[in-house]
Amino acid sequence: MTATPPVPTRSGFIALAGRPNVGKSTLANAIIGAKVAIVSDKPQTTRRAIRGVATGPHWQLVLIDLPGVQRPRDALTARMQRRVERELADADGCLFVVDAEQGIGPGDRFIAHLLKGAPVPVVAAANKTDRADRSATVRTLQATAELDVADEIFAVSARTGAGVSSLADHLVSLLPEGPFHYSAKQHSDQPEPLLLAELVREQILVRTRAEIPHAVEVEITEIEQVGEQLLRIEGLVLVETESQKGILIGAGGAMIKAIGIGARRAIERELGLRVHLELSVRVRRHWRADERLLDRLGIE
Ligand SMILES: Nc1nc2c(ncn2[C@@H]2O[C@H](COP(=O)(O)OP(=O)(O)OP(=O)(O)O)[C@@H](O)[C@H]2O)c(=O)[nH]1
Ligand SMILES: [Mg+2]
Repeated sequence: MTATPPVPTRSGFIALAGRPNVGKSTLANAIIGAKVAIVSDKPQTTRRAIRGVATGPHWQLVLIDLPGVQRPRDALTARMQRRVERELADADGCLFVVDAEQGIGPGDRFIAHLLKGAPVPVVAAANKTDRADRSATVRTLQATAELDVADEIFAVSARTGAGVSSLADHLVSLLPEGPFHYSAKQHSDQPEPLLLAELVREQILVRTRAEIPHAVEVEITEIEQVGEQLLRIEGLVLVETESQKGILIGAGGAMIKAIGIGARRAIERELGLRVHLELSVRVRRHWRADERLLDRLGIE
């Protein structure tokens, strides 16, 4: 009797590149099939490199969701940009995401130029096809092809899921043979306090605008199990000025209350536990330029 040789496993890292707001995180969540990264309509939502993991019978695809490529303005955005370049250099492939409705602009061309030097295969995805009419999508696919960086181009909607599974199959086909890096049950490499902080920040992003989304960071300072089914969580919302603090607290505390309720529900949904969440808002001037604080917040 001859034993069938074991099927070799494929495993590797695909980094997502693209302008802020094109839907990289939404697409990463759709491919992974779990919420690994928060999403908002404000640019520069993603601040850290987040690894999302999808595992099949003989393959493991690790997607590295990255901040949108942009021109650095301060220590925070400089760190984000350096991280993007490092991750691209180390990945097995790159998924370049563009916006099907908006088409190709200077920001996309800048990234395409960056990717031309990358020693890895590049796949492009024109996202948000649910919002673009057919001719806009065709124009974007054409303009993406003319950038001459991607071997394959897919039209997808991260929101409806259209085209996402063929894109995912193709990404898997690019992975080198090798052992899994994560357990098959794991969806993300984020430590729990960071995941919870991000869920709080997501609630702030949906409720604020102008400079506030960029000026806010969240730190979880305590997680305590109280009995079997209840978790008590304390979080600190950092802002840069007293006036931002006033806006986040809101009239009679209405804003911070709404943020707290939204975040508690999101956390309960993720953890499947009841949660008691206490948030306080603190002014920390120029936190975005504070290298030691950025280290502590895990933005590197
Ligand atoms: N209609 C539609 N909206 C989408 C789609 N994908 C993402 N969006 C929306 O686009 C906005 C930006 O999505 P994100 O996933 O946060 O974008 P991102 O590229 O990760 O942005 P940064 O982290 O800031 O670089 C959000 O409001 C999403 O809901 C899509 O396929 N269709
Ligand atoms: Mg993002």
